[in-house]
Amino acid sequence: NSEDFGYDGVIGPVHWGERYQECRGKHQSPIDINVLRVKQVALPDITFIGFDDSIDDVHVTNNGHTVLIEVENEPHPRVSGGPLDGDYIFSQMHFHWGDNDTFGSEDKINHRSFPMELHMVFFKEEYKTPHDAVRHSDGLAVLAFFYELDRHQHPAYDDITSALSNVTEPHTSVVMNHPFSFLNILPYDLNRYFTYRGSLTTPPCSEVVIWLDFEQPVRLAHDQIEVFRELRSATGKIRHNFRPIQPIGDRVVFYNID
Ligand code: 1SD
Ligand code: ZN
Repeated sequence: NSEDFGYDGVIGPVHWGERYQECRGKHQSPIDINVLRVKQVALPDITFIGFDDSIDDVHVTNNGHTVLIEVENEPHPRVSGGPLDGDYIFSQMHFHWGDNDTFGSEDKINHRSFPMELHMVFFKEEYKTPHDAVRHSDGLAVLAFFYELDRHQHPAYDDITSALSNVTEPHTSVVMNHPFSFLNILPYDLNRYFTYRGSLTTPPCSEVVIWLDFEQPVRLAHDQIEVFRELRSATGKIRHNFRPIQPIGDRVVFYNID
């Protein structure tokens, strides 16, 4: 059941491990990336398929933890290349944010938090479904994008924020009223990214994720981020929904230089 974890108090992140063993694992996410310790590599180009398509049936859902954006019709966008072996198919995207603009991202870079972070979740095609993919250590790839403040509104986010105002209550859903393109909401530079092996940042914290954290943030206006903070869970506003930093342990973070 989806109300059995949260971000505060007795169901907060420090307690997740009591019910979900894997949340106590050694390769958890998020992490604080120390840029001085990354290993520079020249990975193959990433291939983004369907990212500039105009997608019609896009569903926006408040699931009580975050807002999910899902695509109804096939074929779904997909991604391959970079650190990935094989093709990964789009499953859903969602956001993590904080109470105010000084924090809210999950991963950090050189101790720096960003006010919000987007996760585009993909599952390995070979494993057929997102559900089956999480039983394999390379089952998911998550493309993570950071946000930073801009004085101007980002026009491509208007359709998202207007959908959000219709799903403030938990377990509500709407269909977006304009076609949606992935590329429009992403930063310009998709060549520079960090990549490492980690986990889902929510229970059950499965260690099955190849993370790709893009270096260039997306620029959003404060007012656009505020709309996310109006979403509600069963117990009140979702003021923050990021997991604290986890130990990096023996892991190496790679940095792709194009
Ligand atoms: O928090 C999400 C969770 O909602 C679910 O989408 C899961 C993938 O099945 O991924 C985590 S996260 O690690 O992308 N934050
Ligand atoms: Zn996430």
